[in-house]
Formats: sequence, structure tokens, C-alpha cells
Amino acid sequence: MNPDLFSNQDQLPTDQLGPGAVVLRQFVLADEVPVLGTLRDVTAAAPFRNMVTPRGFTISVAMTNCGALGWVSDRRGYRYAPADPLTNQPWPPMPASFLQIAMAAAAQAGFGGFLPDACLINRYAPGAKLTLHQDRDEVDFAQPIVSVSLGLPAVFLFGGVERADKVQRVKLEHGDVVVWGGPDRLRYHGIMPLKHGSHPSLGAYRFNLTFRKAG
Ligand code: MD6
Ligand code: FE
Repeated sequence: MNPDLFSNQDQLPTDQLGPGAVVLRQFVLADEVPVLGTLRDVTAAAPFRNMVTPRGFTISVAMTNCGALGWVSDRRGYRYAPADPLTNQPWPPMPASFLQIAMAAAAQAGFGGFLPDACLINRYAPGAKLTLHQDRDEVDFAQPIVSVSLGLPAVFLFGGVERADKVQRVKLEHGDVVVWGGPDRLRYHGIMPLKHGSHPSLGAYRFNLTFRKAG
């Protein structure tokens, strides 16, 4: 890692996690108020729910989506779907402010022209975790992923392309954005169990927005 490396463009620190993976520290802090308001509106329209895995385990992270496609998991498998299975209605549209952040972060990380059609919204309560996994339900692995952290801090686990590869531990805080793609697109990753705490605007939760070009 390269702590305290400052980008020319916005003077915010960045950490390079790999040739195609970077943490843009505090990237959304300037937009925090509108983003949090929009997050509330979206999650009122499509509430958080705990999905089950194909094997029948309940995922500890509560999830919802916005955009043309939403990531869903149930006994039939993992996939992207155009409608919320709770209502059979389309997911809430991708808010312009979300799209703008995702496109700007991708461009700053060297992935110009990123146009996400899916935003998975994760909510972690204390103890919630995400075990090591690869993101491979998308059609085009040439497209990067943009991941926005809000609320309580978490430890992001960043492994290699094999499950048994050594894992880096990276603290992600409110406003940080991880962009990854290219040679790092299929690296294993996860989130350690969330620690208790209270964030001034988001309380006892961590939220994560993950933007993808899914279809
Ligand atoms: C999270 N993130 O940060 C979980 N996946 O809550 C992910 O699983 C993830 O941050 C792909 C790319 C970036 C990510
Ligand atoms: Fe992931």
C-alpha cells in the first residue's frame, strides 16, 4: 500500500491496492448531505431485506438495489433482476447524484466511460460480515466496480484471484470509494464482522453502494 499518496486532481489521499484497484479516500465527503438524503429516499421505496443464499443461509448484510438491474440471491441462485422480488416492480431508478459519483470515481481511477446500470446497497449492523467471494455475476469483466463506504468503518479483506491467496486488510471509512477492475477485477474480497459504534449521521450501521455494469 501507498499511504499518503496525493492525487493531482483533487488533493485527496489514495491507496493503491493493486494495478487495477485503488481507494479514493473521502471521495464523497463533499457530497455527503445530498447522498445521504437520496439513500433514504431509495431505501424507503425499496426496503432493505436479508436475502438467502442458494444453500438456504440468510445473508447477515441487509440489501436492496437501485438502477435498471438489481442483484438478488434466493434458493434459485445469484443473478441480476430488473424487478424487486418483494413487489415485482422495477427497482428505484439510479439517482443522478449516485451515477455522477460512480462515473467520476471510475474516471479518476483510470476507467473512463464507466456507465453503471446496477447499484447494490448493503447495510451492515454490528456483527454483519461478508465472507470472501468473487464478483462474477456480471456480463463484462472488462468493466470496473465502484464501491462507496458510508457510516461506520469496516475492515475490507482483499485477497488474490485464488481463494487461498494472501489477504490484505484495508480499513474503509465514511466517504471512501474503492474502484477496481482490469487485472484485479476477479480478486477475492470480503468484509470483517462490523464493530459496534455510532456514526454521527448514520448511527449504528455501515452502508455500502456497489456500482456495476451488470447487463
Ligand atoms: C462492501 N463490497 O464493501 C462489500 N465487491 O460492503 C464488495 O463486495 C465489493 O467493495 C466488489 C467490488 C468492491 C466491493
Ligand atoms: Fe463483492
